[in-house]
Amino acid sequence: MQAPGPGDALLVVDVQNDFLPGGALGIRGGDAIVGPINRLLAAWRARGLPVFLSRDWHPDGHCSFAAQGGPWPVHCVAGTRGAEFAAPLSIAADDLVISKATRVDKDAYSALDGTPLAEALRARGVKRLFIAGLATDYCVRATGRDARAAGLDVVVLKDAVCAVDVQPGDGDRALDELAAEGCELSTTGATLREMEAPA
Ligand code: VGL
Ligand code: ZN
Repeated sequence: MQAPGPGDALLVVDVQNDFLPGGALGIRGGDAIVGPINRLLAAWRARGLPVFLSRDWHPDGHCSFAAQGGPWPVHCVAGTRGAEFAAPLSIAADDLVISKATRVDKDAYSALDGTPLAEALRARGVKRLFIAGLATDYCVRATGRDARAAGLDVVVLKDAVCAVDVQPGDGDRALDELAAEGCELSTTGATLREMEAPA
């Protein structure tokens, strides 16, 4: 991996209360990625590199909810505690927050689907996107694919993502698919070592 520097951004996908253990759509092990993500955030900020935080931000009665015939329990309703970023995540005032799946009649797993993210990345000259967060088999997967399709280089941080695994192995399959689409799979440790290595 080329050491992260100008042209690189970090996208933290959907690290929200409802996706952590105890939340409405709690992901087993989801809390274990917050530490690695906070270390990445600290390194990113120390170098003045851009940070984006996406959030699942559904209206009441969203089409993805079971009562509407969707696959999921009610989760990440805009403005609720469940939709807030997890408290241990070290957010900064100049992070860019991207709300997604905000329309009642349309679900959107990708942080690039129906959001200003692509434009914001372009405006900042981002060429390579580092992706961490939740869930590997849904929003991380869809976001990684869309980022590749948009012509970005993508690095997915395997230890800083976690899967719902509705079917066992969904998360591993998602990582395989992302790799097949040209995403680099790396780790927090390898990324931080590159950033700390003498130039
Ligand atoms: C997600 C399921 C439903 C995600 C969002 O952020 O991966 N998964 N809504
Ligand atoms: Zn959702």
